[in-house]
Amino acid sequence: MRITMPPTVAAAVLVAGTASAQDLVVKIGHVGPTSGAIAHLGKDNENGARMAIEALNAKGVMIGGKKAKFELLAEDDAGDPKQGTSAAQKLVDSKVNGVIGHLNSGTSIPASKIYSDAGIPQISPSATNPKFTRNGYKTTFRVVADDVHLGGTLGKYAVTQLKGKSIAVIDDRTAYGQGVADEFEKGVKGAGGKTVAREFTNDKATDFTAILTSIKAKNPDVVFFGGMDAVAGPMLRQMKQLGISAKFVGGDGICSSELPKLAAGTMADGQVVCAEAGGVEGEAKKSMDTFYADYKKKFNDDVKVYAPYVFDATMVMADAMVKANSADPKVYLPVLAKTTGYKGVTGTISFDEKGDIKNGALTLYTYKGDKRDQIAVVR
Ligand code: ABU
Repeated sequence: MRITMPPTVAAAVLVAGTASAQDLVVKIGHVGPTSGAIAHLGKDNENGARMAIEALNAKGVMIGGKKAKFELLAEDDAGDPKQGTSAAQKLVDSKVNGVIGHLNSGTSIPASKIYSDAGIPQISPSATNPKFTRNGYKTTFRVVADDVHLGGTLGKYAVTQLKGKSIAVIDDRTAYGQGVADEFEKGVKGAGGKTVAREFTNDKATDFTAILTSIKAKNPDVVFFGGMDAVAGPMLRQMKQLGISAKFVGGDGICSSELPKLAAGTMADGQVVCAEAGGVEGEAKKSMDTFYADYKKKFNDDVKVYAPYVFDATMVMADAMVKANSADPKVYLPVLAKTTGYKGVTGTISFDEKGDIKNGALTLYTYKGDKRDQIAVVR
């Protein structure tokens, strides 16, 4: 049996009550930063998992001849590597059947060893550092493109499309921020461009006066930031205060619906260019649009970035359980690894031998007013 999203996920009703003796309880762990500076992103991810669990329970999925009752075990890692490994161990001790998460590369990478040692499949909906899937763990998967693709594409775009001649680079020294900035620099150089500054901050910083003043002296026409929207917003505000009107480019970590609010109205139309690490266009976009509308209806809020990827990651995991006719990680893991052509709301998901999505897409966005405005889907 193949699981597909019901036409209107928001209409799905959670199967109420406790599991009956005939039910098979399937525990899905979810981990993201639901506290701290990027709690809005962590909650968005968790909401995506909730929508998937509700859709699965509403559908009435059968596994091993029993009605599966999916349960969500949601953990907060605050985006901190140590809390990430504690949350992972807690889920392993709770004997989850699989894990969706973590959100950050800096938490997903150390946690991946814990899940691997326990033989529990883990699908990250958003960790983009290439190292995540390069440790040789059979249990590690992701449904988004990686930083090589993101940073490289944005570096080339900055030179060839934005016509950047003098490009400054800042990162937040996290596994994601530093990695994507390094790949961006390679992309700039590969396209024949030049970087004039490389500065760094951290993922909790709020004052960027020193690095922006130093960068201003180099008169950049493009500033790239490797990091998350919670830092990018105040950075954009301070750029404006210092009179830096350069284009501002970043990866998926800044590419949220929340960025205009975090930048407090200081972003000029078209000033920011960012890339989501996935995307769909044409006919395939309809399911993504439906997901966005259903999410809004259910949570009275906009999708931030990753909720649809969490939804798909959860559905892909459940689909493998159905095909394997078992929620036992040992039994369904080889089926999950062979996932090919799964049609999700974020596009078609097939895994390569490392657990990475094959032929991953990127969606380039800018902002007009306080809304994201799609530029193009690229592969
Ligand atoms: N991909 C951006 C945010 C998550 C991460 O990789 O840390």
